[in-house]
Amino acid sequence: MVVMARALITGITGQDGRHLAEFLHTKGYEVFGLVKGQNNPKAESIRDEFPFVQLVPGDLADFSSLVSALEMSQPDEVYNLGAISFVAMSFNQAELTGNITGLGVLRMLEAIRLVGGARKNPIRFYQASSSEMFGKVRETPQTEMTPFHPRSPYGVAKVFAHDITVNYRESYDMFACSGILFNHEGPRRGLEFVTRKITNSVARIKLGVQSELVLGNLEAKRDWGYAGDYVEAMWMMLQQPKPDDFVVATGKSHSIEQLLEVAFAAADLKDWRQYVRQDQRFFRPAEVDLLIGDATKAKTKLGWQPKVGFNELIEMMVRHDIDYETKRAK
Ligand code: G4F
Repeated sequence: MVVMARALITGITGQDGRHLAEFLHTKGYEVFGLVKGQNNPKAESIRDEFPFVQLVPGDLADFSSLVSALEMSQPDEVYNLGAISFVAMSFNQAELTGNITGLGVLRMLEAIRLVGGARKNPIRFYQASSSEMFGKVRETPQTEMTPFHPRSPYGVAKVFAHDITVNYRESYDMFACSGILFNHEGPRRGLEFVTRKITNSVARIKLGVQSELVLGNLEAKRDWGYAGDYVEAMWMMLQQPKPDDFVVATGKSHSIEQLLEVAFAAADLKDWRQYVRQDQRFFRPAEVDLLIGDATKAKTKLGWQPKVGFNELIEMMVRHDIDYETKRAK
């Protein structure tokens, strides 16, 4: 009898959770997804889109619920993608961000230690670390060795989460890895993030249902890749003989202005400046000006490569959003 590997994903309702669930399913895994709250509306969409995912109740704010979720799902691998992930929101909800994005990881590691301790094969743990930890960058490009200087409550919480993951690996010999992922996007991205906000607005402007696009800082530069490529790196990390941390990035950086250029051109709209207005509302109290990652370690040790380039990514998102908005308008 073939025994299927079992994976528990936190943050299953987010962009990465969906990509990872799909990816693990194609690899033959039994996939479990942690969902919080009673009657969570996002859980419905997971049931519809991914009927193979078994949902288990639990919350990163509640230790005992994590113990129950691990007991119920009996995973070989845990992917912790759950977080308050919107940097701008973390300035207004700093305590909540610290609790979920930071302490939530400690709770999960403790729960794994408790439940996994008695098992023959230890549970392998993946932590979704973030390039936001580099913040006011100390060197360019950023590698696994670059010191952290976070610029938001989100970044600070992610540094705690990253460090506690390393600490549990070193203290308790746990198989715990951190993937330091740079920005990764796609049609499943939430509308609050700048790439999808732009591609969705471009689609709406093209269809004549929106006239302007209001943004904050247009000078910030990010290393943007495709989320579908990045979840593969998460899985690869947990298949290694030893746990380790890896930067996952494309090695190319673009400004928001360059993103606007590509997105408007993808819809045959000339001169994006006539549609875009800046508003103080969308500026952050402290900004991360430039991120660009060096993924040499992931390339050499994991054999990972990004497949989708920047223009292709943004064009894919614009095409998707034109279809999506056209259907919504009917
Ligand atoms: O799309 P963003 O909100 O992503 P950000 O802050 O880089 O964070 C994302 O990537 C991280 C990886 O490095 C993740 F850890 C994190 O969870 C998240 O997925 O903003 C990108 C840039 C910022 O510099 C922001 O100031 O776009 C700038 N921006 C300018 N106008 C805007 C806007 N961002 C948003 N969301 N909305 C605007 O109107």
